[in-house]
Amino acid sequence: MLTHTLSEKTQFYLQLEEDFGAHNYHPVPVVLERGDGVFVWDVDGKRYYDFLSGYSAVNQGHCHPRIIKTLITQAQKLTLTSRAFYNSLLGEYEKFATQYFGYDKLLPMNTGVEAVETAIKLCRRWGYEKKGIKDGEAKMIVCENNFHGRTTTVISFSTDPQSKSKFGPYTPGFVTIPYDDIEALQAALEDNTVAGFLVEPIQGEAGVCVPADGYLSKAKQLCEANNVLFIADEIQTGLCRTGKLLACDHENVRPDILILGKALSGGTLPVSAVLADNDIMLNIKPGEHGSTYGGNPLACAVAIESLKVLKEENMAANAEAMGKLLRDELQQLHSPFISLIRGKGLLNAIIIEHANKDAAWELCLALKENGLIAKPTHGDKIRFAPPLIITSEQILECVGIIKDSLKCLL
Ligand code: IF1
Repeated sequence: MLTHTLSEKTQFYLQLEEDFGAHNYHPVPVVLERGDGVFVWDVDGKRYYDFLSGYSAVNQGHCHPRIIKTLITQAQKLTLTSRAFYNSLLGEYEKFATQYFGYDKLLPMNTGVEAVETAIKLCRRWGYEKKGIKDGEAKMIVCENNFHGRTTTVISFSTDPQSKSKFGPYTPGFVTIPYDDIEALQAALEDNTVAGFLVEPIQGEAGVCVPADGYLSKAKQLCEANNVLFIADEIQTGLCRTGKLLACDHENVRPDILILGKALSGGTLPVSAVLADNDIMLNIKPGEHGSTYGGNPLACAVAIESLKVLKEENMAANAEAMGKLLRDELQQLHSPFISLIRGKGLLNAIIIEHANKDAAWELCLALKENGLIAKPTHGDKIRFAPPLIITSEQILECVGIIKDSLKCLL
């Protein structure tokens, strides 16, 4: 068992949150105050590799100079108008992003879950207006072990008791099927009150569950055949994280509704978006949906720059190559404590096998001591998802840190 001592400064900040903050998180005990690229520094000046990247919001690396420059320049000019008026950046951003992703229209929101909520509304509305489902009867198919956010509607179709229990009553209209199960999808699609299938191309929270090759493309085909919208939540898997711009690109699947968030702002502001074609998007009319901050000029400027940086710095290709190197090198460790290494691009997880049920947590504390921060999920899994600008030398150094840290489990 590792004994770790926290600095007085660190303890001070932990105590502040303990005393004055709601207790809705259980963070790794490290207090960060600065970031640059793949690195973050704590309040004692100690440097760490960031292997969480703000849950993939910081794909472009911490404080990317181009994104920060855009943020500052726009912040000095105009930050918010509300949608009661036009602003000179929203249209430019909508044009840029729709061309970038190949859709007719974009609807801007802020947090990821708001974009999920927007997609649900778009799907239901399409179901009534275009598919002819009787008002109030539309259903959506969702997957077991999903994670799509924390609103009351979205947790209504969570299967994780931690996210869901004692927050009811729940929103009806969702049908749950197992993930990565084409037969189950086929059966669920027989109900003609189904309007959409909402899916994560890789399940992040579930511990980076990569579905079988062909799952997404078969699911898309089945949805098409049954006149059901295929809705991809690419909030975590998108924007080059898995080695392609979108995780759906691995199977050449074009979702009917595409949901983006997180790295759309390179980790600077909550910026999310829903993309779809006119047939879906134009069923929502003026006044029927919106958000105070959605489409604000600061967010629009930052989103354009964040998307440009991803492409111009070839982050998809680097994620693909570095992810492969990371998984290969981890495999080479032949650690008896790592029972599985999985992932795509730089969205990866290891599963820890150990008699001590807190082994993954202990390993994360050891990693922190050795200069790499990561967070366990569901007890025995640890996500390894560094910023997409990481180099091969850095990957090798990180695997060295992981190797040394695994000794804490001996
Ligand atoms: C928390 C996980 C990651 C997401 C997908 C929508 C959202 C998320 C696929 C909502 C958010 C977060 C939120 C964070 C933990 C985290 C997470 F571990 F829970 F699964 F990233 F891996 N769709 N994911 O992953 O986006 O509203 O938060 O902007 O503590 O809730 P949001």
